Amino acid sequence: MDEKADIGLIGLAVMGENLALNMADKGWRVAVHNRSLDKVDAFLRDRAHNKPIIKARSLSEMVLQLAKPRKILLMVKAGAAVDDLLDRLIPLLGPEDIVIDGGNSHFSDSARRSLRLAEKGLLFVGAGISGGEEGALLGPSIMPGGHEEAWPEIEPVFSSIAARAADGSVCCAWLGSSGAGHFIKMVHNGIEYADMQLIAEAFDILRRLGGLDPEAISRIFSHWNQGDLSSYLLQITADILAKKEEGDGGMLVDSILDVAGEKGTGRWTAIAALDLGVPAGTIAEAVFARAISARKAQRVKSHTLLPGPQPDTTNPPDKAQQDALVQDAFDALHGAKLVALAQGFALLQDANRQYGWDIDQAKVASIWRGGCIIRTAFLDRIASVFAERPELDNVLIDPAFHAPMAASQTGWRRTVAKAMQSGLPVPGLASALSWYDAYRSRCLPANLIQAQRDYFGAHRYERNDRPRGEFFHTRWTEIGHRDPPNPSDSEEDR
Ligand code: NBP
Repeated sequence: MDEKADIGLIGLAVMGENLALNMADKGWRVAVHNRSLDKVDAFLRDRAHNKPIIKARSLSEMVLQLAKPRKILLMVKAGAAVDDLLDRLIPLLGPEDIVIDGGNSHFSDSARRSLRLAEKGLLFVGAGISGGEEGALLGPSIMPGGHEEAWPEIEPVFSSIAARAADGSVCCAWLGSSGAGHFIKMVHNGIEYADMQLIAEAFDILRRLGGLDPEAISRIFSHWNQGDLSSYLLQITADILAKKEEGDGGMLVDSILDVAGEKGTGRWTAIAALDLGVPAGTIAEAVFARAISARKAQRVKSHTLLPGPQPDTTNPPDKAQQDALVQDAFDALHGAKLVALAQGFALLQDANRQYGWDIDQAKVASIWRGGCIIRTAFLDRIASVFAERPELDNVLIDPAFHAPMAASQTGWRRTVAKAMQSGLPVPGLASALSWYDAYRSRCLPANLIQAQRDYFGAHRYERNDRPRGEFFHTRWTEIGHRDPPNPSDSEEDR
């Protein structure tokens, strides 16, 4: 009888193919299947030639090819495709077999699928995988969560293919029950949206306020990437800005339409933050920034209609002014990037408390240090802080971040003020700064909001001079007065 395969993989698009090759290179025997079988044939003929990768013509054939307990990794489009496959796989599997969804599924779908498989005595793992095509082949960051009994079975395979951080530690760890893995991957992507937006704004400032060309900005970003701001996204941005068009020698970035796409995970992060009441405005602003970019025709029209300043690109600053602007932009990116990371971790902290997942934030920071798109030098410090203080509400409270936040202040504020005065949109940098100022404000004008709510809806308010939980109502006018509702009533505005 043929040797059994160690793992099955379904879905041979960019991620699936590269993960299968990565596993085979680590010595695992992989059975592969794809809905369109011609892709399996092409893969085995070409990239998988002479590797320990075998073809499964059908799901039932794959099940026969696998050693028990069977481990099957789904790498298909998130959504209905995963449920379709589960419908067909579940009747073929036996007790303690394991299905791993490695796609970008929504965490609530993973929680639902965990229950569904548990009812059949099967184990389900929702594993976020980050690193794109290259990471899948050379070492991604892997974020598994779900039925923990599956972990000893899949750990050897996952640990062997995952990235290594600079200190050699594996960028894969068991992260919690139910939908925890996919929630963490979703937040990873939310932070990714914010980081990309912040870098794009820094580029815009250097270009349109600093009069610098893409090649000069590429050199600046490469230089920034040597220090505290070092990150994968900054490094690839430096590469992108240095890329010339084939033929005419113009910069490729200038030919790319300014309309950003999205596949939903940033939006889901913003929605999760809204649902849990976590202030994560910089992540949400990054999603909205893509939405406004997509309204290209409206922007072109309003450009000529709506009054306001435009950056003066005809009169670039002198060298000294340019150097000062570059330093300020560095400070702005530095401060805002820390805020975006802090917002993401605060969202994880609140979700963890809400859903009881038992997420270890230090582990999350640690496995994000290699292989994934948001890998950055800051994550070392974040991992150390959470290792010492796992219950911290917000990582910026730790003294490790006071000096960097103090150092960023002045340049960050100057950058945002200058951009706003010049009519240059900086929603990420500005919202991060406002979040920072609100988070360190002893008093906010929310007292007035409570008064307004009480005025029009008898929603009642608490007082500074009375214990929390004691509610008051004022008869603001004589018209339309009614008794205030119980404070636990619906918060819907009336
Ligand atoms: P895609 O997300 O483009 O999905 C294509 C794969 O899904 C193909 O194998 C396709 O089979 C299969 N598929 C579809 Br579509 N509907 C199916 C169905 N009803 N039943 C069975 N198979 C079905 O692939 P990808 O870009 O490799 O991503 C795979 C997963 O990993 C996704 O969830 C994605 O969000 C996630 N992810 C992607 C990246 C990335 O950089 N691309 C990074 C991290 C995570 P076919 O060949 O027969 O059409």
